[in-house]
Amino acid sequence: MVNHKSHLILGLGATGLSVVRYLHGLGITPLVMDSRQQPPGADKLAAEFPDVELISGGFDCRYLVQATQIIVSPGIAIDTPEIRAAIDMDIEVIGDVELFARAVKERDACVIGITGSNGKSTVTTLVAEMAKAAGINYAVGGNIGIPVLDLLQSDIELYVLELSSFQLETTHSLNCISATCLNISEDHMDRYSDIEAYRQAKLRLYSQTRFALFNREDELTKPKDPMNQNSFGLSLPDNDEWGVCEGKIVHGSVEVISLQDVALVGSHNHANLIAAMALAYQAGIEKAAMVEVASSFTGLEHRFEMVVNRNGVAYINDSKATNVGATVAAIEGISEHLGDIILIAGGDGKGADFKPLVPVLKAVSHLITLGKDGDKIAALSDSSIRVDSMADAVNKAAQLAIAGDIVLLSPACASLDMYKNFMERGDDFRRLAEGLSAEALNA
Ligand code: UMA
Ligand code: ADP
Repeated sequence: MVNHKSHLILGLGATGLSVVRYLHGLGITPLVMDSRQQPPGADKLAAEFPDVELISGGFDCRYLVQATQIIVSPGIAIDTPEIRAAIDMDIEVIGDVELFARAVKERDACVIGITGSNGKSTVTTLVAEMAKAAGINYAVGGNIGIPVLDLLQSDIELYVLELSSFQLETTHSLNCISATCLNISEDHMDRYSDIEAYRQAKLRLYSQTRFALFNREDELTKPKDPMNQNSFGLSLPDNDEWGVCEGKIVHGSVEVISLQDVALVGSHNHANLIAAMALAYQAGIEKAAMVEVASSFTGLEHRFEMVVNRNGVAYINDSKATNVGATVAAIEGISEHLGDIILIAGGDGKGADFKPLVPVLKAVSHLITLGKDGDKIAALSDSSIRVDSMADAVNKAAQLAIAGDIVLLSPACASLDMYKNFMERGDDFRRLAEGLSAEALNA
């Protein structure tokens, strides 16, 4: 028999465990529920918190309606009927980021919040690197990997948080010093009724920041209400906006760094860098620190990462392109390339509309598709090659490619139909490209 508990945690992944740790530290013993039979954190929970009970294999309404506070993991939709029923009974339903927001209010620390469809992890890392270069005691986490509650420490001066639309749905009282929604393109359509519902979840961040930064090249990122705001973009900026003028990143009319000296490649990454500078500036980070990072940071693994060059053919791993917008950006970034572009795409499309790929597929010479929704992408092109595995995809690409060509893995889909995660998919691509035999390569 399970005892009724006032604090109920739904989901026992990384987030659920961090909430148990946090509440336990406050002297609260919560109850945990997970819809999976074998939740990933079950062993750890039993070993570290033997007094915390777990109900797995479903959400039992009897406990939901008796709780005073329900803390939902981001992987669980708040529209789940059992959760809706609790909300309708005025039971508080929040996420781990909301608990973090309340805890951080008691501390003398700043928070920078980053959301958007693509570029979040890159911008979050750039801001964190800038904080490090400036000698600030910072912590970085959120959707990028470490749950926010695990970051709470008394000596942290600045928290840099990547926030997903799922996390923002259950967050109300963050008080960021600066925050951005980098861009909006369709993603997670298996969880939202339409792109507007997804966008509204992201834009919730603007009402939780002193200073909102939007992308002037993406109308969908603009805050609705007049507020303390500024913009970034690749165009010429006005007044104290951030942008590009004659090949240089500028803040208003002040040059920060020439694009020639920037280590990141690709126009979408230059936009990411400018956004990171604007966010960091608002938190008081000096420009020297920004320039240091801009000239040395070459990017994260699995994001448009050049992994190997075989016989003059560049193999680029963009496995983190788990939605259409990211793949569009990747192809646009190399559309002027003189050699052929061979694209490997497909996986779990999460209910996406792939049509925005049509214009950029014109720059692709050979399309190789795989995975659950590979056929939907193939249907957009007059000719494509269907394969059943990454090994076949890489071998086929190698046969087609000659020196000067690019083989790009940019799936426009999640990896979960074939891999544990996008890292495993990218590692597989890299390993296969590195291991191509002489016969497989088109000499
Ligand atoms: N699930 C169930 N039943 C449950 C709980 C979860 O079936 O009771 C399923 C979910 O549908 C989901 C998976 O389990 O498919 C994991 O969900 P979770 O909320 O338990 O995941 P955590 O391990 O807590 O990790 C979460 C974020 N996961 C999601 O939002 C799905 C991680 O982002 C994040 O790094 C972590 O918290 C720390 O903050 C991952 C992610 O994929 C990287 N995010 C999405 C994205 O980037 O596109 C939004
Ligand atoms: P996120 O954390 O939002 O998923 P990442 O920085 O991990 O963002 O990048 C995810 C994917 O999006 C990669 O394929 C990357 O090349 C691409 N990408 C990065 N920045 C942008 C951007 N500003 N616009 C479009 N695509 C981008």
